[in-house]
This record gives sequence, structure tokens and C-alpha cells, in this order.
Amino acid sequence: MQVKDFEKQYRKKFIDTFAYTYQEGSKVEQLAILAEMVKSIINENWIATNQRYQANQDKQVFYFSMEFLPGRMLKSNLLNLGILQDVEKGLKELGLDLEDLAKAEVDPALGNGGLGRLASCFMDSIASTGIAGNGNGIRYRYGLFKQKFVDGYQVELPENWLRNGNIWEVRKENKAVTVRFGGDVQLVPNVGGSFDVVYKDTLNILAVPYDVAQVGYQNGVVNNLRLWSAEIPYGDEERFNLEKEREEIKKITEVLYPDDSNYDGQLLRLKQEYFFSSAGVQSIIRYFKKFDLPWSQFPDKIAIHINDTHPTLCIPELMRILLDEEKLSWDQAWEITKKTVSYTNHTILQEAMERWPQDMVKTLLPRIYQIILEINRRHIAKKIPLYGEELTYRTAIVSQGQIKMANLAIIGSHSINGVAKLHSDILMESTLNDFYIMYPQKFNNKTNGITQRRWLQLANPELTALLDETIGTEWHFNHTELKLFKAYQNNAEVLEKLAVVKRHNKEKFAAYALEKHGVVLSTDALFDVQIKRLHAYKRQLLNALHILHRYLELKEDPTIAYQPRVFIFGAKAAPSYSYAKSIIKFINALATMINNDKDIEDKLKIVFVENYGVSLAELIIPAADVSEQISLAGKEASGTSNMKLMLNGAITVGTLDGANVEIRDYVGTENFMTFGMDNEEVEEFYRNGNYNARHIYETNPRVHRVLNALIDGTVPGANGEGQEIFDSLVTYNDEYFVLKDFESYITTQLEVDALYKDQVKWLQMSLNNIANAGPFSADYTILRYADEIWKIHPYKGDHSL
Ligand code: 26V
Repeated sequence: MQVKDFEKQYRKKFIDTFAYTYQEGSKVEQLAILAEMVKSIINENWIATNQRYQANQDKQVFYFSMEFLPGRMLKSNLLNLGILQDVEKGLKELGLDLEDLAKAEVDPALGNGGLGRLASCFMDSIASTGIAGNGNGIRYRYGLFKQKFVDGYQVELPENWLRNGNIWEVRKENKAVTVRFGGDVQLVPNVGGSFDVVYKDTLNILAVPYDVAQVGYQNGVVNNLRLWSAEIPYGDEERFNLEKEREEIKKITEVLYPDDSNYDGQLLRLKQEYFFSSAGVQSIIRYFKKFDLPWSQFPDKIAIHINDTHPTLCIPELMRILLDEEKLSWDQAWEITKKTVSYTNHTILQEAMERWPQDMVKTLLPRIYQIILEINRRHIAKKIPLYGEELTYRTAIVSQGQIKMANLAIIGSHSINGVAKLHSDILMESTLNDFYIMYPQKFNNKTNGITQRRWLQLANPELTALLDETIGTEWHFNHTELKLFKAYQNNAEVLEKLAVVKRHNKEKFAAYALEKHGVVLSTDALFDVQIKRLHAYKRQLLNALHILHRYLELKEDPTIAYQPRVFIFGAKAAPSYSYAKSIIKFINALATMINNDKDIEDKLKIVFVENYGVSLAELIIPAADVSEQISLAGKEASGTSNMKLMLNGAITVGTLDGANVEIRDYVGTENFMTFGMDNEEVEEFYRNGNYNARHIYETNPRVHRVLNALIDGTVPGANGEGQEIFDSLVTYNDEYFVLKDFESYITTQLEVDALYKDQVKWLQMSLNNIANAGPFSADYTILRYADEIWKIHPYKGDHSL
């Protein structure tokens, strides 16, 4: 479209819609009209993509995820359509600023953290690599809570993200399906010698899909993300005149569970899981039936991927439909189901492993319950002769009154993967070893990835421009091409430009910190970043203790030549996770003390941003010098902020955990700051029970001093929290070994200081991190999923947009 046409259309569309001129409109309205115009381009490609899939009967993958964290979509859609610059120009002519309009969009927080963001990076990569793929999830009425700090404490406010509607969604009422809950189920023998399944007194809920286009990167592909909303069935309004029943239905898709650390057996959560699993599977079945193919070909046309165990009920739901509605035999249905479904594990934390009380499943989903029991019975009967009772019973789905979702996911699928090499190894050798013995061929690794389009091209336009002028633009399509940048590590001019880019990004963050938090930051300081959910295993506390240590040192001897640093935190704590909230309060109290201490000046500053999410990540990551990846080895399945920060030139201070290990392998030990115990050492401590935190407290003078400062009133306003943290670390012998890694951590941080003082060396390290980040593109991750798990071939695209 010509810029002139764009302007004309924009003016007209605005008036047609609002009956006043765009200059009189609000930013939200101005954005809405732009989005309408973008959608009309997208929709054409959307239809064409669908027609192609149907005509070719392409195999499609359906990525089931309880969470998606897409971030704002305007700029990413424009970038992927290849019209970002043109639209920016056109808007400028109209006197509008693209950045302003982009910011008027809400950032949908339909997820908790890494798992949800991964799902969205994957959606972008699935479309961009030309894979026929769809997302399937829940349209939560309220997303993850909005975080506020009141006197340093986290306060949670509802996130009404749909207040102004959602410009990108299309409600597809004609694609709605019914999901049944509760009631009684009877198997009635029929004349054919099998049985009919008769339901009585079920609560029927209408699942209405809202589709969101997923635009591929300049390849003409538009895939679908389908989010389901629970509604009262048409014609059933009579039945639902009871306020209570209406409320019950509405509640199903009302809120996202704000907890990614503890599994807390909520009936409502089980309803959510079945709701979107069933709705998704039903719509897949309907799609498949259009082709009129034999059921045996179902796995040749459909792959169902379950993102963690939350959508595991897909397995018995697919069985139910094949058995009860399509009248397949058990063996046929089971073969099809296993061949269709694959599963990714995202955590080894026992408290996050889903287990449902047997009675709850029986009451809520009587038919699904019967099917799970039968899957379990057959599994046990088949495996005992091969593996003996002990091992087999350890793999049971139903045990001690509980239903173990991971066990069901493994038994009912053909592939189980971890999300980084180390994590997959731990799954095979320890957490899921019993299953690995039974099904070694099912296990594989798929190291996570991130989309360079959002995390570099959009978040860091200045670095993008520098890369483009230095190594060309092929890397936009093939991210390993970033390695060409390595050739410039001794080029003084490029290094200088890299420094300027970083400084500009730091200025942008500094402006935000000043406006939002009233903190003045010097861009001469090193920006040290830890952004992730707050959890004891991620050890934000280790970071905080290091800051406190530096503070105490500087108070004692102001002449110490520490590199001035800004410590940036972004983290939400689950509302029920009181220890995590205490850590937030403690860090905020530390910030208040340090930021206002005249003796300290610019040597130390702390910014704990409020309401961390995708949009803030886009601002913080390009400004980072240091990436804190300091979880206890063996606990962080992968991490993905580590990849985003590396891509933007931050140097990792990290343990050998999750994908850190692979990052270090690619970037080289000389460009990665390793510290702390490795997984083997941690395991050894767990085995021999030798960890003695009190001993470290009593014998290490630095630990002693910093821990005393927690309880002697040094940090005003955090006495209670200080004591709680002290107790958790010392009295209760902290299971995440913070004190054990403390010494190694502060030594490494001193090395970081020294390296940063040698700016040329530092910039070379930074450049090497950028140049080696290509392999962590989600495009490659997705191509491996497609090739090795889903057996789907990418469409090469037509570039003819
Ligand atoms: C568990 C639960 C339990 C019930 C309430 C809601 C809820 C939501 C999520 C979870 C599981 C969280 C697992 C998770 O987010 N894992 C993270 O996955 C990332 C992507 O693979 C990975 O990079 C992180 O290391 C891993 O912690």
C-alpha cells in the first residue's frame, strides 16, 4: 500500500467508525483503527493459509497450553507482515507516533512466566518457519494479577485486560462446542454388541472460541491461536436462571491461576484443564472428519502437543471420543492416541507436579475417570510381567487416592521431552527414571528457544541496525548467521558503536526508572539484571545478600573501588507464597535504604520494577550489562531470560543450571561467568545430608556479617522479613544452599567488576554473546519439534507479500 493511500484510508476508517476525526480520538481509538487496517491484510493471508492447509490436507500440530504470554501484538504483526517502516512513515504523515499507539495496547498477561512466554515464542516460530500449527488455550477474563508495591509489599490487583476489548481476537460462535461436567454416566449395552454411553444430569457448558491470528515472518503464513471462553449454552437459559449456576459457569474462564510454584489441588483448576482440553480435542475431531479419512490416519494429520501436564486430559478425552462416539475398539483408540500426543515437562520441582484427588476426578468427570482407571489397569497388567511389581507400581497413574498427571502424560503419549540438555538428563536419570527404563525411546531433549524477532528486532532496534550494517540482514531469516558478528570482535569502530547502543538503551531504562520509581540512575554504572518469577530456588536472595554485602563493605571502607552498579529486579510472587513475598519486601527495604544513603551515591542503586511482564522485559533486557542466572544447579529446567539477555549483549553470571550450560558451551567459558556448585555437588549434598548452613554462618566472617545485618535492624523496615529469611537460611538449613554458593558468587562478582573496568574486553565479551545467541532461536527449536516429534514439514513460504 502506498503511504498516501494509507493516510486516506486511515482518515476515512476512523470517521466511519467514530464519527469524528482521528485527531479528536484517544490513543486507544487511534490504535483500534490501525489494528483494523492491519487485520484486513492479515485476514487475507489467514484465509489463504487455511485453504492451503485444507487443500493439501497438511498435517497440523495443536499446541495445547494453559498459558500464553504474547506481549503486545501491533509491532510484531507489522514486523512480520514486513510493513513496520511503511506504517511508521504513514502515521508520521498523519502526525501520529507508532510508539505511542503501540503503548496503548494492553499486554495480555495470560500466563505466569517462562512456560507461557515459551508458548508465545513458539507460536511466532511455528508461523515463521511455515509449520501448520495452532495454539489452544484459555481466554481468561482476568489475566495474571497486576502487581503494586505498597510500603514495599506486593499487593495484587485484578488485571482487567479486556476493558477496552481485544482488537486482535475474532469470536467464532459458529465453532462453539459443548463441554460436560458432573452428573452420572451409564454404559448401556446396544444391539451391536458394544455399549452406548448415557449421561444423566450433567452440567453442559458452551465453549466459545476466540481466534487470534499468528502471523509468520514475511512468509505469507497466518496460523491460529484459539482461546476458549466458557458460556451458558443457548436454549439452556431456563436452566441457568439460578444465579449460582450462572456464576459457576462464568468462573471457569474467569481467572488465571497466579501460581507457578505450588500445585494446590483446586477444583476450579481441574475444571479449567478439562474445559480447554475437551474443547480443543472436539474441534480437532470436527476438523479431521471433514477429510473423510479412516481413523487410523488421524496421527498422520494431527499432532497434539501438551505444554506441561495441564492439558493432559486431552489423552482420556481423545480416547473418550474415539471409543464412545466413533465406536473404535480400545486398542485402535489407544494406538491413535499415543501416536498423536506428545508432552513437554517443564519442571522437576515435586510441589509443582500435578496430582488430583481421585474422588474429585470421579465426581467432576465420571466418564474420563473410568477411562483413566482402565488406562492404568492395562498399563499395570502389561508392565508387571516385564518389570516386576515394584517398578511398575511406581509408574501407576492412580495411586494412594491420587491421579498423577505426569504419569498419565507419559504413558499416553509417544514423546516426552525436557527443555534443556541438563534438564532432560535429570528427567531420564532421576526424576522420571522409572519411565525411562520402560520407554527409553520416548525420551528426548528439546532445548528451549526465543524469538529473535521480538527480543532483538523489536526490543532493540539500535542493535538490529548495527547488526544490519555490519553483517547484513540474512540473520533475520536464519539466526545462526549472527555468528558473522564474531569477526568484528577486534574492530574498534564496531565495539564503540556497540557501546553507544548499550548506553542509549540504558538511558531509556533510566528515564523509565526516574519517571516510575523516582530513582536517578547513572548510565556509567553497570546494569545488573535479574528478571523472573520470585521463587526460593531462583535465589533472588543470593543476589540481595550480595548487594547487602557490598553495602556493608562500602560503609566500612568508602574507598573500595567497586564498579558502580544498578541492580534491577523484576518479579512477581504467587499471592499465596508468603516467603517469596517477604523476599520482595526485603529487597524493596534494601532499595529504600541504599538509594537514599548519601554515602553511597551512585555506587549502588536498586530498582525493583513494579508489575514485571513482557513489555517491561522488552525495555529492561536491551539495557542489561549482566544477566543473573543464579538458580541452584539442577532446579531451573531451562530459563529463557538467560537467552534473551545474552542475545542483547549481557554477560551471564550463572550456575551450571538449565540452558546456562549450553549458553556457556556456545559462548565459551571466557565469555560466561560461572560460579557455584554444579548439579553433581548438589546431588551429593542431598544424598549425604551434609549441608550445614549454621556451620557456614558461624565460620565464614562475611556470611556472618551479612546475616547479622538481617536481624540487627540494619535494614529499616524489614526486621520481620530479615528474621524470617535468617531462619529459613540458617535455622531451617535452606534447601537451596544459598550460603554454600555465597562465597563463590561474591568472588565472581568481583571478577565482573574487574572485567567491566576494561571496557574493550567487556565489549568483546558482549559481542561474543550476541554472536553466539543464534542457536537459541525458537525457530530451530521448533524445527526440531516438527522434524523429530510432530513429523511435520515446514512450508518454505512465498516471500511475495
Ligand atoms: C504449575 C502450576 C501449578 C498450579 C497452578 C498454576 C501452575 C502454573 C504453572 C506451573 C508449572 C510451571 C512450570 C514452569 O513455568 N516452568 C518453566 O518453564 C520454562 C519454559 O520451559 C523454563 O524455562 C523454566 O526454567 C521453568 O521453570
